[in-house]
Amino acid sequence: MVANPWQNVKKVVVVGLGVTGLSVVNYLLRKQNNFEIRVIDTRENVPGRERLSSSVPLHNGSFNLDWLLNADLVVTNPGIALATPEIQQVLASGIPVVGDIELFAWDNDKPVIAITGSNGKSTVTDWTGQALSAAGLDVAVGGNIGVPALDLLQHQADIYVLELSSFQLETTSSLKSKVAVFLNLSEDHMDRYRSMDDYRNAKLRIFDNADVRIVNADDIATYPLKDSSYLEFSLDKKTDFAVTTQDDVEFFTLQGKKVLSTSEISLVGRHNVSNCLVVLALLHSVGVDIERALPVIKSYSGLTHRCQVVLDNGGIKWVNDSKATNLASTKAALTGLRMEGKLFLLVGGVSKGADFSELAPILKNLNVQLCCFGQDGDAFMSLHPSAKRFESINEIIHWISGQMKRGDVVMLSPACASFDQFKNFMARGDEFTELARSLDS
Ligand code: UMA
Ligand code: ADP
Repeated sequence: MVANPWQNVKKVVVVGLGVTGLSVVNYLLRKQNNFEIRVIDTRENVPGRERLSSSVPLHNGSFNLDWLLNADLVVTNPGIALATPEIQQVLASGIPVVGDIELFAWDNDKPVIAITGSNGKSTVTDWTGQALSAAGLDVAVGGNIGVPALDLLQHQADIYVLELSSFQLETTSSLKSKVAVFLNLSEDHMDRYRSMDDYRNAKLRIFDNADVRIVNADDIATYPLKDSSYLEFSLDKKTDFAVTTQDDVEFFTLQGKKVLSTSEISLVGRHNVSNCLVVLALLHSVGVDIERALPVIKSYSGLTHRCQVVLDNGGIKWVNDSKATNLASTKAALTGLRMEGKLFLLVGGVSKGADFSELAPILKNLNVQLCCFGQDGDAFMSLHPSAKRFESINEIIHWISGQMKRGDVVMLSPACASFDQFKNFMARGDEFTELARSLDS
């Protein structure tokens, strides 16, 4: 909790509505401080508009510099880059610009587990939340995973688990966490950052006020720049949180103590062994009874849209990995894949400036038909001789529907964001799933 951050604040401008902006407005209204609240959204069609209180004025379709430069505090949606010229003008005139996580930090005095990384955030966040709950804690889970952090404050939990994106961390400076973890770093959001260093530095902010910092010893980019203490996890090295082998059995080992064999978890793929190790490390770091949580940790079946088998008809598996919105997540999906027949791989969407050439050697070793769609589908066309260009997922499914045989896998793991053709990755995964099921019926 921060002492008196609201002291000189009367006029608050919220930039960007969506679920974050709505949560900020509702939080400010709940505070009953008689703030003068205004909302700006640069979009013509403003998501959440119908749920905005009629007492709050909305300017949409562009910025409103007059409102911005007369504010005492500007609260931005994570989708708004700080480099945006209008936001730069606000900063230059000395008006503070913060995000919703900063407001959460100003208000919260309960323990927080903070999770960031390029991939695995939502899985680790959800898994940790379920495990803590099984261990007997009243836990609230939110942040980038979809439930805005400020909405969590309506319910006084024992502990908060927050998934934090680099976008959210950019506008956060006061968050005190009991434990913070940086899972991994791989190229993503290169349309927003000037360099990988900028992207990494945004993520490293998670460690600023953390009691315990956890880094990935298999990924040096997750280590803090400053000389600060940390604990390490690794799949390969002897670290604080490790995977060790005894008599051909592999164990999750926490500071020398074996707690569970890796074969006992339900989720498949090596990346999920790493994710589970982190869940155990987080539980260990906040001092909960891991034994009590173990049944739930073992049976955890994952979130939808992440390497999820949505249909198995006549031995043809349909895998929805719509949440693979960058290269590293699609690589992880291909690495964990087991199949007897052919892989029909659907890739494309908004590339965010990524270079996908690392996929070529992986695809070379697979029996694959590469199906490229969406705005940046061309970026994949040179990666495999089988590559074929389509407009949409719908068009692909119709093209492949007559060709599939027992043992084949159809996987949507697009390595791209969805915003060219869908509202979000969930809508993309839902369409893929519906198309799969419609062929089945
Ligand atoms: N935008 C504008 N003008 C505005 C406001 C927004 O152009 O005035 C655009 C931006 O391009 C922005 C997008 O709209 O990228 C996001 O706006 P939104 O209304 O969809 O945002 P929210 O609904 O508030 O969702 C945000 C997070 N979205 C982003 O960071 C882009 C959600 O993460 C998060 O779940 C939610 O807050 C609650 O915390 C989504 C996401 O894609 C899942 N995150 C990125 C990722 O995981 O890779 C970081
Ligand atoms: P995030 O919230 O960081 O986007 P998710 O848990 O939603 O992470 O998973 C996103 C994508 O990344 C999915 O395709 C998933 O299969 C893959 N993934 C999950 N964990 C990891 C990991 N540790 N390393 C690489 N890829 C991962």
